[in-house]
Amino acid sequence: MNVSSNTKSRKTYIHYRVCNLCEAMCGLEIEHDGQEILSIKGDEKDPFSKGSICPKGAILGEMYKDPDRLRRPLKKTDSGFVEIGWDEAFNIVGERLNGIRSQYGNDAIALYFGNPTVHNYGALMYAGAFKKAIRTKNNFSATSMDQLPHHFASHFMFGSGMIMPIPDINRTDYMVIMGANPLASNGSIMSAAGVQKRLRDIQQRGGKYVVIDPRVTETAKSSDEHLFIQPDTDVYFLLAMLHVITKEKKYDLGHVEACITNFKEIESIATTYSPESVSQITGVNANDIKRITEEYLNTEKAVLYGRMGVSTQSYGGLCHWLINLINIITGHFDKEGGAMFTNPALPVVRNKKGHNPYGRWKSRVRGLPEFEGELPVSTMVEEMETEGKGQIKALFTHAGNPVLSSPNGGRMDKALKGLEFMVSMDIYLNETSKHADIILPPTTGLEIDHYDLIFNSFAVSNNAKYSEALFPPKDGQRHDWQILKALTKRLSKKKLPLMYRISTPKMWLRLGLLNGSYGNLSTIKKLFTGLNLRKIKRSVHGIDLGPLIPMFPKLIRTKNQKINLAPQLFLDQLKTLQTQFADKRNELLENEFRLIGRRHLRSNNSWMHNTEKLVSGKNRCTVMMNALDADRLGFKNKEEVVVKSKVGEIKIPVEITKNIMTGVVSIPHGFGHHRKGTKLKVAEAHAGVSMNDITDHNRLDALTGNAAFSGQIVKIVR
Ligand SMILES: Nc1nc2c(c(=O)[nH]1)N[C@H]1C(S)=C(S)[C@@H](COP(=O)(O)OP(=O)(O)OC[C@H]3O[C@@H](n4cnc5c(=O)[nH]c(N)nc54)[C@H](O)[C@@H]3O)O[C@H]1N2
Ligand SMILES: Nc1nc2c(c(=O)[nH]1)N[C@H]1C(S)=C(S)[C@@H](COP(=O)(O)OP(=O)(O)OC[C@H]3O[C@@H](n4cnc5c(=O)[nH]c(N)nc54)[C@H](O)[C@@H]3O)O[C@H]1N2
Ligand code: SF4
Ligand SMILES: [Mo]
Repeated sequence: MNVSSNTKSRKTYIHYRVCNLCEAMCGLEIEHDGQEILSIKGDEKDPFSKGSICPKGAILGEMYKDPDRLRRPLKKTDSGFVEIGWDEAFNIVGERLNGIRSQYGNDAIALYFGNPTVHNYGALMYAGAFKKAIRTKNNFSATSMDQLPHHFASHFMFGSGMIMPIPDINRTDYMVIMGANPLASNGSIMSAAGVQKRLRDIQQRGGKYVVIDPRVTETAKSSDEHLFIQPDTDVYFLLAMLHVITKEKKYDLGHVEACITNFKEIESIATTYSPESVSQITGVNANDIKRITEEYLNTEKAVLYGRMGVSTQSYGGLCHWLINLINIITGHFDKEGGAMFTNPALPVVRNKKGHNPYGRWKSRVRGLPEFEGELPVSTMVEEMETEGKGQIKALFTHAGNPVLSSPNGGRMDKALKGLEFMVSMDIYLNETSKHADIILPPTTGLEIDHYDLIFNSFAVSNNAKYSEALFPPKDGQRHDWQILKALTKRLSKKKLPLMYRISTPKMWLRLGLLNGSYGNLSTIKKLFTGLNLRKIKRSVHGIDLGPLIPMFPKLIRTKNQKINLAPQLFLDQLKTLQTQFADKRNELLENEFRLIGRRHLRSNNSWMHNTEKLVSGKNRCTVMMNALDADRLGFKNKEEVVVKSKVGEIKIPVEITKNIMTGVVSIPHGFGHHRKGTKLKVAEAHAGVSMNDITDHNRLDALTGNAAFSGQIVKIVR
C-alpha cells in the first residue's frame, strides 16, 4: 500500500516491503515518485526488523534500473545473443528439451536451482510442477553446498528435513556460534534482521556469546570470547563437549523426555573423545572446551548454533546431528532461550509421517544417494562429462551460477560447452548463463510481490508480512512463476489440471494462510476470524505473531512419533570417523595451508558485484594470511601469489592480517567475473578470481553428499 506525501511540489509516495536478498527479512521504507526511487531506509515500524537495513537492501533501486539487467529472452546465434519474443523462446525450449528427452530419456535433462529461488515465493510454488513435468533424477541445487546437513539431521531425528531448529537469540543468555558470521551474512537458518543488535542485547542482559571460527570474523570481534579452531575439525570439538556431558551425566531432557528414542546409544558415543584427546587436532585447548561446555550447561537459557562453516565439512552431517543432540539432552531444546522452532503462518511442507526421501536412486557415475529428490551438486560435472546411458545432455538453471559457486567450477565451465542444449532463467548474462542457448530473464526485486515462504519458517520470532510489487513489469517482462508455468505446459506429458492452469502464487498464498497455523477454514463465516491475506496486506509494516513457542511433540514427523537421538546412518559414520581419529595429524608442508571461505556484507554470493555503490573501495577478493606465515614465506601485503590445489590454480593478492589462524588462509567465493561472453559491468579492481576454480568436487561429506569446502589443503607460491 502506498502513502502519498508532497515534497517540493513533486508528488512522492512511500512503499513498504520486505527485502528478499538475504534471509534477514528487513522491512524497507521506500520513497519514490512512481518512476524513480528517491530513498530506501529501514522501516522503523516493521515489528520484526525495527528499522534495520544493510547496504544491499539500500541499492534495490540501482538494481531496478541496472542497464546490465536482461529484460527480454535471448537466443544464442553464431553472431552472439539476439533478443527474441517470449512465445518463440518458450517454444524453442519446449521443442529442444522434448527432443532430447525422447532421444536420450528423462535423465538426460539436468536441473539446477540456485539460491535466489528460495527467496521468491512465486518461483518456489511453480518449481514443483516444473520438476514433475521433467521427471529427471539429475536434479541439483545449491542446497548440497550449503545447508544439506541441517536437513539431513532434521529428517533422521525429527522426521522432516524442514523441521530445523533456530537459536532463540532474542532470549538466550549464552550462545555458542560455530562456523557462522552473522555480522557479514546477516544470519542464516536464523532469520534475524538487525542481528548485530540482537547479539549486543545478549551482552546487555548479562549474557555472553562465544564464536568458534578459524578467523577472527566481524562477529568474533564483538563477541565475549573467540576461539580458533582448525578447519574441518568441529566434529571432534562437538564430540568432546558430548564427552564432558555424558561423563558427568548432566542430562536434562525436560518435556521431550517422553518422545525420544535411542538415549542409551548416545551415552557411549563420545567416550574416546576427551577434550585432551581432541585438543591437538582441533587446536582448541582442552580447558577451554571443558569451560565452554560447563558454562553452556550451567546457563539455563543457552544454545549451541552452527551454520555454513560447520555444514561444508567432511563431517558436516555428524556436526549438525551432534549440535541438535547436545541441545536436546542438556535442556536447551524447544525451550525459551535454546534451540527452538517457528510456528509460521504458512508452514512449509512438513511431510507425512514416516516419509523416506533418501537413497531411492543413486547418481550414475559416483553412486551417490539422492536426498529429497536431489543429487549432490558436486557430482553434476562428471554426470555431464561421462559418456553412456543417462549422461546429462541438457541443463536448465534457475537463479544459479554454478560456474562460480559449485566446487571445481572451472571444470563445470568447460563441461557446459559440451552440452547439446542449455537454458538459464537469470536476470544477467553471466559466467553461467553465457553458456545457455536460451536465456529467460524474469522480473526481480521491486518488480515482484513477496511473501517470505521459507524464511518466515526459520525466523527468530513468528511473523507475517506481504509486499506488493512496487513497479509493474515493463515491455512484456514475465515473472519467474509465469515462465516456469509456460515451460511446464510445454514439457508436461499429461494435461495439466484446470486448477493449476488458472492459478497464481497469490491464490495459493491466500489458501495456504487460511489453512495455516493462524487461519480459520472451518466455515465460510469464520474465514474472516483467523489470519488471512487481507489482514496481512492491511498491516503494511507486517504482523508480529509472537515469540517462538514450544512445538514438540506436535511437530515430530517420524513414523513412531519419537525423536531419534541416534539414527543408524550417523552411528555408522561415527565408526568411520573413529578409524581416522588415530592418524589425524595437523602437520602441513612448508607452503601448505588449509583453505576456508568468507562472506562480506556488501556482496551476495556471485552476483551484485556490478553494483558500484556496493563494491567501491578496496579489493575484497584476496587471500587472507596470518602475518607470521607471510613473514615465514616472504610474502608482502597485496603481492600476487599462486594458490594451487589438486584441481586448479588461481592468482590472487595476499592480504596480511593477524585475524586468521596460522596455517589457514581465507578466500571469498563468487568472484571471477570479466569472462569473455558475459555482460556485467564489474569494475576492474573487483572482478577477482573464482575460489571454486580450486575447490575439489571430490571433497564431500560422505554421509550427506554436501560439498566440503572447509579445510581443503592448498599450496601457495610466488
Ligand atoms: N567456495 C564456496 N563456494 C560456495 C559457498 C561458499 O561459502 N564457498 N557458498 C555456497 C552457498 S551457501 C550457496 S547458497 C551457493 C550459491 O550458489 P548459486 O545459487 O549457484 O549462486 P548465486 O551467486 O546465488 O547466483 C544467483 C543467480 O541468480 C540470479 N538471480 C538473482 N535474482 C534472481 C531472480 O529473482 N530470479 C532469477 N531467475 N534469477 C535471479 C543472479 O543473477 C545469479 O546468477 O554458493 C555456494 N558456493
Ligand atoms: N552479505 C552476504 N550475506 C549473505 C550471503 C552473502 O554472500 N553475502 N550469502 C547468504 C547465504 S547463501 C548463506 S548460506 C549465508 C551463510 O551465512 P553464514 O553461515 O553466517 O556463513 P559465512 O558468513 O560464510 O560464515 C561462515 C563462517 O564459518 C567459518 N568457517 C569456515 N570453516 C570453518 C570450520 O571448519 N569450522 C568453523 N568453526 N568455522 C569455519 C568462516 O571463517 C566463516 O566465518 O549467508 C547469506 N547471507
Ligand atoms: S540484511 Fe538482508 S534483508 Fe536486510 S537489507 Fe540487507 S540484504 Fe536485505
Ligand atoms: Mo547459501
